[in-house]
Amino acid sequence: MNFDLFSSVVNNNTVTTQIAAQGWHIAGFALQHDVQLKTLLSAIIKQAPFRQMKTPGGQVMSVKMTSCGEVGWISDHLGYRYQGHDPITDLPWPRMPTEFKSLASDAAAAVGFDNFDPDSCLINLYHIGTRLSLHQDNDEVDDTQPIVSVSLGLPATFLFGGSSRSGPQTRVALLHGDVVVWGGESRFAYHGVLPLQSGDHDLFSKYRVNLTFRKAC
Ligand code: MD3
Ligand code: FE
Repeated sequence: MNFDLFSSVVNNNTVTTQIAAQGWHIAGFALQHDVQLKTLLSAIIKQAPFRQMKTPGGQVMSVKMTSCGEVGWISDHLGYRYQGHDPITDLPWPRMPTEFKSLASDAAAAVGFDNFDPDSCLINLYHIGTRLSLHQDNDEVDDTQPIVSVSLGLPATFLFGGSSRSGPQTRVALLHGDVVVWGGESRFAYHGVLPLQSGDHDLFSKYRVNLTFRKAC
């Protein structure tokens, strides 16, 4: 075990653990905002409902997704991309709430990424059994910007490896309120989520919601 890479620092009662060369896990960073985040989320999904997208290969993804911000991530038979309107409603995506933006930018700043200004938030909904297979996030234009992810609801096991699909993988438990920040080379690491285990969360019942903030354009 390399203790330089896996050290934890306690700051204002939050435990920050470095989990990759440029990846950090900030336990409970969003916890105090959970009720507000849920309220804002329910307004977003009224306007842009969760939907299952198809991969370019024609498979239906088990995760249900929607977006807010200037652009949203979509996948269909043409491929993966960000686009400025919701293909289901043909309307612009809901605005990104300022509370979402400041949470993401505060988390990024907490691990040294100043002035993170996301223009897109992908919202993933997991039900029991939902998984996200190993993938890389490389549809964003500005690769100097980090990706910030907020976990809500049921816990999940997050898997991440290196720059190859077949390399060794590390597992991290992502609990309600946890935030992870990925930048630099670690931004392109292969990662995924194991099938969601059953449970009953106080605020999110049998679901897990993950918000990922990106500077896409
Ligand atoms: C590491 N979401 O939306 S969050 C995704 O829990 C995605 O829904 C997962 O992977 C989820 O693309 C994982 C943590 C995360 C998000 C983006 C990353 C880790 C990342 C991008 C690069 C490296
Ligand atoms: Fe991803």
